[in-house]
Amino acid sequence: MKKHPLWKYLRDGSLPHFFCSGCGVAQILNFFLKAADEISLDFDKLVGIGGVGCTARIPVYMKADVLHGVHGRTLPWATGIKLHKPDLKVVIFAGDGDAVAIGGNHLIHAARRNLDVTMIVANNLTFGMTGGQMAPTTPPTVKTATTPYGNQETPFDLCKLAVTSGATFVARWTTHKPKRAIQSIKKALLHEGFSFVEIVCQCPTNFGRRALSTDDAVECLEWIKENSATIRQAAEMSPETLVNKFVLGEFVDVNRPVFAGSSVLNK
Ligand SMILES: Cc1ncc(C[n+]2csc(CCOP(=O)(O)OP(=O)(O)O)c2C)c(N)n1
Ligand SMILES: [Mg+2]
Repeated sequence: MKKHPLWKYLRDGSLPHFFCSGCGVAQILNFFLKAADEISLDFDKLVGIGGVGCTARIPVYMKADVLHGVHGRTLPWATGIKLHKPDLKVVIFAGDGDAVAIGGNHLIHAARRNLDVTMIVANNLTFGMTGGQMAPTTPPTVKTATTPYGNQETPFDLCKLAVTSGATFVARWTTHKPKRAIQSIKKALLHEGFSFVEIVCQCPTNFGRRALSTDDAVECLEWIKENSATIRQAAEMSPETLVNKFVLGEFVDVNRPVFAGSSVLNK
C-alpha cells in the first residue's frame, strides 16, 4: 500500500489516533512535518517536547526523541537539554494553556534569554483536553465550560507577549493559512535563538461547541478566517475594528546572542 510521503516521520501504527474529528492540532502536526521535510531536518537530532494537553501529544507521534509529561514545564526541560547538548534541535509543542497559563513565566524568561529552541503554540483558545475551560487566550464574552454567562476577561496577545519578552523570531498564522504557517515554521526551525510560532486553530469539540455553538470544523475555521487580518490588512483597519482580531504575519526576525548557560556548564 502506498503511504503518505510524511508517514516516514511517524511511529508506525504503534499509537492510537487521539485527535477529535476536525481538530486543528492534528493539522499543526502535519504543518510541522511538512516544514521539517522541506528543510531536511535531521530527526536523529530532534527532541520534541510536549507538556500535557491535546497539543502536547503532537511530538509523541514522531519518530524522534520525545518528552511528554508535565503541564506548563516544557521550557525548563528544553533549557536543560539545550544547555547539556547544544547540538540537538529542540522543538516544543504547547497548547495556549501550557504556554501562557501555567507555563507563562517560563515563556517570558526563555524569550528574554533567547534560548535556542523553537516553540510552536497551538492556540485553540481554550483548555481543550480538560473539557473547554476558559484560558488566558479565550476571547471576551464567549461561553466556555467555566464561563456559562460569557468570559469577562481580556485575553493575552501571545505574539506581543513573546516580542516584548525578547523572542527573536515571532509569527502568527492560523490553520486556515497552511502555506504561510509552514513557511514560518521553516524559518523558525532555521532560526538561531528563541523562535515562537503561534497557530490559531479550531477546537470544534470544546471551543466550537460552547463558544461558537457549532462543532463543525469548517464553521469554526470560517469563524477564525472572519476574525483574522494580515499585518498589511490590519494597517488599513481602525483600532476599533481590530479589537479581538487575530493579526497574522511575522512580527520579529532578528539576531542577538543566544543563551548558553553559565561558562561552567559549557566547558
Ligand atoms: C500541573 C497540572 N495542572 C493542571 C493539569 C490539568 N490539565 C491537563 S491539560 C490542561 C489544559 C490543556 O490546555 P492547553 O495547554 O491549551 O492544551 P490543549 O488541550 O487545548 O491543546 C490542564 C489544565 C495538569 N495535567 N497538570
Ligand atoms: Mg488550548
